[in-house]
Amino acid sequence: MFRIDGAEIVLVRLPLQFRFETSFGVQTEKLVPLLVLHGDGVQGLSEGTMEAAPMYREETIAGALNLLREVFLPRVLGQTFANPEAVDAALGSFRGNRMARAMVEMAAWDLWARTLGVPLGTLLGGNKQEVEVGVSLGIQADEAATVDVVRRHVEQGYRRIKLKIKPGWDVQPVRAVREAFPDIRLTVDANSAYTLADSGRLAALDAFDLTYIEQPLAWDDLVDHAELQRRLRTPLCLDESVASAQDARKGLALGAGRVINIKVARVGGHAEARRVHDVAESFGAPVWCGGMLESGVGRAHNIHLSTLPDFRLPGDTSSASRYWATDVVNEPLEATNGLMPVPEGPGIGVTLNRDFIGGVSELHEEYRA
Ligand code: OSB
Ligand code: MG
Repeated sequence: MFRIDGAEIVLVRLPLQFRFETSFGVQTEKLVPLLVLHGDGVQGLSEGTMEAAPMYREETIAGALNLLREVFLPRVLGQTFANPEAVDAALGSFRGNRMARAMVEMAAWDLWARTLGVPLGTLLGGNKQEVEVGVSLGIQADEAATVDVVRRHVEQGYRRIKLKIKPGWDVQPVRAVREAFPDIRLTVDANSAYTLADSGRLAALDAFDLTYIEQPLAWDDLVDHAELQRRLRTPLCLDESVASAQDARKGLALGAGRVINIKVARVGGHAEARRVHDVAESFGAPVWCGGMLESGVGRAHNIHLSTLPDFRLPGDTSSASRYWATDVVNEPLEATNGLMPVPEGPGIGVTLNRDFIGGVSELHEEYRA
């Protein structure tokens, strides 16, 4: 049992150390909403992965923070819960807004794991000491630059290279990288930039032995993905289209994809992420843990989730030092040879660097039961 006595909402702006271009546009900094839940002498941490604008999915930081203040925090503050699943259930009657709900749910998992003194991964049912990771590389200026950036990351030992693609920038970079690196595990991510009318172009990618093509079609579509999958040999991987275990079941049953990218915040938290994991496992489909350019708080959550058994493909959770000159947590989260150690210690195993955060936060609100 744990009681949620108070909460802090913090909004931090961090400069990104690389230019991240996707089919959405270019990103050079990250706005990171953090939630701290206070319990009996213990704190639980989480990070929101929605952005200022609703580009990836429909949620926004402004919308999420208002929902936290007006709906979700009032629902849990001063309440006692048997376990984090009870927090998930308490928020389960609200529709959508899963990234906002996940902020509360994920912080509750961390709070509970710290109360019990166990690592979050262990509490979720995971059993790995380290997890395999790859990198997600943004669209580069040209093919030579693409091969260069891939080479740097292959040399660091990352277990999978994912290239962002968009119409007009797909077959060329993939061909260049595959010719330079015949044996690497290579994938692409279109972030919903194509339609079924592009299926010929996408079928041309079948020549390059990609492990999967991630989310080529619309964020809210499963039916066209199923039609596209029938036209391709390469497996499709669903990202944006899976907001729940029900979505995962429907997508896999329809044949809309054969692999699922699980982002814990996108599906509403760890309890739902585990249900997505279990659905995928029942279909024999591998999952992997996606990233949203998280700070150390979200990154640590991702690593713990990735310890579950059906995370059989390398995740996006690469070294924090790739992204940030200074992270919001004190502990380094660094992969060696493509293996990310699971942070030790209770909960997510990282602590907030309050001094640093104080200097870069744009908002700091406190709530009591
Ligand atoms: O589609 O996986 C995606 C980042 C922001 C939004 C969506 C995506 C991504 C990434 C980056 O691919 C993964 C990472 O390095 O965290
Ligand atoms: Mg993606």
